[in-house]
Amino acid sequence: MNCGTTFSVAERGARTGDTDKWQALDRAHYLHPFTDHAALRAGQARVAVRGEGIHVWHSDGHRVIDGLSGLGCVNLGYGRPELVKAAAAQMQELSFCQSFFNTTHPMAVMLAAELARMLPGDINQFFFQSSGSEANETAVRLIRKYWDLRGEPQKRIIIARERAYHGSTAMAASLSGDPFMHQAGGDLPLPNITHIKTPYAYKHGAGMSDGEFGIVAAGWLEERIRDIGADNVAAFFGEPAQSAGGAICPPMTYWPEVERICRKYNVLLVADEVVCGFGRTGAWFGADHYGFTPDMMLLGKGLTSGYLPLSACAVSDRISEVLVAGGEWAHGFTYSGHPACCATALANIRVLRDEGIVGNVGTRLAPYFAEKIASLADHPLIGDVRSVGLMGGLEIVKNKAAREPYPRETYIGRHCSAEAWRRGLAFRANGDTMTLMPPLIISEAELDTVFSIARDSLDATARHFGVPA
Ligand code: PXG
Repeated sequence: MNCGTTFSVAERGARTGDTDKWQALDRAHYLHPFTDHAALRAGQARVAVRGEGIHVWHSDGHRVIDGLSGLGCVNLGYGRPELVKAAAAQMQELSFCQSFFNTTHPMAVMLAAELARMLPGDINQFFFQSSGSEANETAVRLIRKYWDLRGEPQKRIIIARERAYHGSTAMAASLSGDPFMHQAGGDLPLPNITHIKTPYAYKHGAGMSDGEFGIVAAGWLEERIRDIGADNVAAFFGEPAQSAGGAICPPMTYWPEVERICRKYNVLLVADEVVCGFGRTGAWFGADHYGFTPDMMLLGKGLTSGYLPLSACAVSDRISEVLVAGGEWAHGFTYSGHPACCATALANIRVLRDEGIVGNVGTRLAPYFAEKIASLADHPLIGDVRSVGLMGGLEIVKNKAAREPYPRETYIGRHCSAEAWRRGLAFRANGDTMTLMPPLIISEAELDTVFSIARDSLDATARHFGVPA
């Protein structure tokens, strides 16, 4: 049953106003992702109505800088006509095409060929789906199939990491490293997945240089492989830098050592590039930035700058050759390689390349961002500051010397986030780590505004919690 409301076209296109109406209908009908539903219904959803560049406007007229690029996806910012036109033209031309029964279409083919040119090593084959979670599902099924076809079916176990986020479907949530995800229903984690510690220097790396810590942290992978037995290990999954886990940015020594270990023990190396891919780190891919070559890469989010849902499970020749020789593989989705999504991805890549956006992040914006975020290290609430490219985290602690966090129930991060919102910045709290991932088109002057609001919000939070400045 609905609330008896129907909408005219004019109403659906409403830009501002009617906040109460949208909120009431939201409470009545919309179950949001990752939300405390009771708390949301007791409060009010923010109603976003328009986006342009780095800004989003809300139905009450409030404008915020999107410090999160949506959810780490709107790399090109909002309202790019090139992407809108590409999607619309493709919908007009051929709005849907299945790829199951020996059928293909030019947009999926061109996108796969384009990605083959862009990705490192011999990653030349692409399986498309709609979300990062599904890309992870595809990867696990494909890896298990690969080892079966290779005659090593006992190679089953997947090693992932604490604080990892790989998505919310059953397999992806199992790969994710937060027990909170496993407790959310679905009898998770699924079997044959194990988690190791992550290269979180602030927590695990005291007393070591960055370089030393990277090698030590990679060593946890080798230890686990030896404990389990290399004959039983199928793959290692990791995000080059972990965004949802609180902007955990590994030392430069970490990934090359992980790669060496994976090669030594014949373990497939999977880079979940759903957030890092398409410029977030200042290189096209996190693997380029950190200097390693995976066997598989999972792409999503920035592949279309979030304009339409699309993800890819990218596979090296070593794996695809076995799969191709193996006959039918019963896996796929109605929307695998959706034409409008692929057209949008191609337009997105073209704009990123033509406007030199990724290069600009690497050479200009990333160093500026790093300097600005580091300038907040002196704040009385901030225990750790970390960043790579345009991804950064500020970890709030109660006691800097002891690296002691606030008790969870204080929700100090959420408080800081609310202070920033009032001042016009979407500033996410991942637990007590405040994270920033602005659109890659942001300017240095706009970054100044972001960091000025971030400092004011931290100051206001400190006052609220009685912490002297
Ligand atoms: N891999 C990674 C590395 C991700 O960050 C996914 C897979 C799953 O993608 P889909 O499209 O299925 O959502 C993600 C998603 C946050 C946050 O709090 C991050 C994500 C999703 C929701 C919130 O930073 N990342």
